[in-house]
This record gives sequence, structure tokens and C-alpha cells, in this order.
Amino acid sequence: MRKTLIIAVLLVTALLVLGACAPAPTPEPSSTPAPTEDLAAELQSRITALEEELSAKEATIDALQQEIQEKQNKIEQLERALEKPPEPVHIPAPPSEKAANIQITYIFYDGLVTRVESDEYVEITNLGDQPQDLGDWVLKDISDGQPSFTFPSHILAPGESIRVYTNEYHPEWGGFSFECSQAIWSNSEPDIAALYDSQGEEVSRKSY
Ligand SMILES: [Ca+2]
Repeated sequence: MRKTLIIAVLLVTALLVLGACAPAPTPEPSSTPAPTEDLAAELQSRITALEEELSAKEATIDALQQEIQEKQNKIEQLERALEKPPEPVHIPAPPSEKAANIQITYIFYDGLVTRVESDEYVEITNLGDQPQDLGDWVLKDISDGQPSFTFPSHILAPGESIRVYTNEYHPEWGGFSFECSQAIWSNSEPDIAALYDSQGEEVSRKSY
């Protein structure tokens, strides 16, 4: 009986020991803030910082865009200045071709008609490529200072020749005449014929 009691005590003791070695129960949550709350606060803080940084960068972008716009405006302004047509330059009209192209081309000074030599003539030719109105042009013996012949309006075509006779009428040559009753162009001392345009400027002179 005594032996049975001892075994029973040993069993109880063993059970107690085993019970003491059992895993401790999970401790109750402490009253300190949960780790998730710390994380949220930290994330919020970082978000705020990033938002501030973003805002600062956006301001910088705005400033840069404004600067770009100003520079573009300036470029456009300069381009417009370059495209602006130059101030009109007064270019003098080219000299009239009549001075260079209407010439005294021949003087028939030794007339066949005795004494008065009414068949003498001065031939004038348009050597240019533009027609020329001879109206108010003057043909003159400048060696003697006279006579002079003032043309009526006559369009002298390019390549065309007319004659001014001393005292004959030849419509095939324009029908022009000094209507001078005596010879004009000296047979012994060559005279000089000159042609003046309607402005009185000499355009041609010829002797023989
Ligand atoms: Ca003559």
C-alpha cells in the first residue's frame, strides 16, 4: 500500500513538472502603439515630403516654360525682323535706249541736183530694238548753226531708216525735208550733223 502511494506521488509530481514545462500562454498585447500605425505615419510623412518636392519641381517647370516662351517670342521677333523686306532702294531707271540706238547713219552731202543740191539728205536709223517716237526731235547742221529740222511725231521702228532731204519730198523715206532752197552740206568743208531728242539732249552726231 505504501508503495502504491509513492508511485501516485511520483506521478502527480511528474504531471506538475510537465505542466510547468508547457509553453507559456501568448502574452497579452501591450499598450504601446502598433507597428502599423508607425508605418502609416512615416509613409504619410514621406508622401507629404514628396508632394512638396513635386510642387517645387512643378514651379521650376512653370518658370522654365515661361522662360522658353519668352525666348521663343524673341526668336520670332528676330525672324520677323529678318523677313522684313529691305527698305525700298531707289533704283534709277535705265538710260533710255533712244540715245544709244537712234543714230545718224549717213549723210549724202554731194547732191546730184546742180547748185541747190536739193537731193542731199541725212539718214537716221533706229539701231535698237525698241520703237522710238521722233516727235520734237531736232536735226541740225551744227557747223553752221543752221538750218535745223524739227520732226513731227513719227514712230521709227527698230531697223527702220528715214531721211531728211534738203529740199525734196520722198514719202518712202518718211517725207521729211528742211525745205531749204540752197545746199546745206558743204562739199568742200565737211559739216557736222547732230540729232537731239525732245529733251534737247544730243543723241547722235556725224560728219563725212
Ligand atoms: Ca552739198
